[in-house]
Amino acid sequence: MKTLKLFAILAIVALIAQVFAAAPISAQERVIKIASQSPLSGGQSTLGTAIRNGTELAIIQLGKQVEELGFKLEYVPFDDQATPDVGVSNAQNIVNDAAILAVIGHLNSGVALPSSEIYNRENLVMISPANTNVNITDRGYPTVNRVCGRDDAQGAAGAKFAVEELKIKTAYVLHDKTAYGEGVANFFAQALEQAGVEVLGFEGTEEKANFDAVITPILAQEPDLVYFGGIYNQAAVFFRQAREKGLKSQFMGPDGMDSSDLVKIGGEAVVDMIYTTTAGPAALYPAAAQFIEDYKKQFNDDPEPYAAEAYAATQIVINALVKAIKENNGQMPTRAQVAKAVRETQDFETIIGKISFDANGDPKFATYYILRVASADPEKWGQNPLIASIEAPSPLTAKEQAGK
Ligand code: ABU
Repeated sequence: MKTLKLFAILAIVALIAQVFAAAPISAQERVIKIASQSPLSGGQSTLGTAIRNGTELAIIQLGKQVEELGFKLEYVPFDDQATPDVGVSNAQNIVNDAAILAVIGHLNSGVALPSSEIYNRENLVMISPANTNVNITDRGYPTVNRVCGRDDAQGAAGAKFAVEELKIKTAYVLHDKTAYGEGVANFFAQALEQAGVEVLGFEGTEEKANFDAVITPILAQEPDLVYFGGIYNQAAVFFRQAREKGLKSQFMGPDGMDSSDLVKIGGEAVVDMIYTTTAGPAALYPAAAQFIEDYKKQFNDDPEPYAAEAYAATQIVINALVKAIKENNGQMPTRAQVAKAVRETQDFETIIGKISFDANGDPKFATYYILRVASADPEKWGQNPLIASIEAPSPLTAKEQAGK
């Protein structure tokens, strides 16, 4: 009798142990992860952190839409250090984690281009909040999308403003030798030349500290305008040294200038500088007031440019996850199903406005903003006055409109 009782107890214990052993496995199967890649360390971490924070806030606020369908939604941020090799190595780790079904990123087109080759090979969808290089979407990959504008339109918008409003006759164009910096500088210079402006110099530099050799020939030619296709952490040092050496030209640059760190580094030298951006000043967005308040509460900081775009990109991913799970009868969707649901996004309301993707993953329409730096105080970056904005169709949308 005693032996029978012992067997019964052992059998019950074994059964309970089996149930508990099974629980973590099934919970694991029901985890979906969203990754992000952006520079979280180094000179561009202010914008990279904004991308991480925007993504995280959206997951905190909207993740329950996925959790209501029986999945745990987790966030895994990666630091790409604004370096292609690091981005690619992270991308390999990301695709190796079967639970990661989407990536928000990157900041740098030069990092996004090789990293997205790896995502695309594994059908893993990426939405960029900030990459403006044309080749991001012109490759036509089904997995690669962005919510921001493009450098062909950004360069042209800047040149139009320089010609029509600043009335420049001569310009000197610098770039940082990256896919982004050289690309946007090229579009800017080409549009200037088409409008009859003399481009006195077009030069790439990777210098970060002492710009004497770059500044000397510019000083000798006294251009009306100097444009720097690159990112604030390098450009602001150049602009500061150029003013110190007596250069009086109007300064201008693309969205890589759009960070409070530009004035933190450049100080008074960059006040009155003109910059174009595809990150709308957050206060302009219809749903931005709540976003700004929530962001400040969560991160004890003002949202830098591209934080709202990262939030919007994550809104699209979460919406696509919900759609893909439902279409898959409540089961874990494949990466290809999620990528398809993202690309099908049409008239979807995000905090930066309605977004529809074209067949290449560009937003069908994007807005290009032109702003002036009003103060050397980094706290006032968000108050830089908007001078003009232009809405432009993506190349595929423009073709459609023209009936081609
Ligand atoms: N568009 C601003 C960030 C730089 C880049 O696209 O590489």
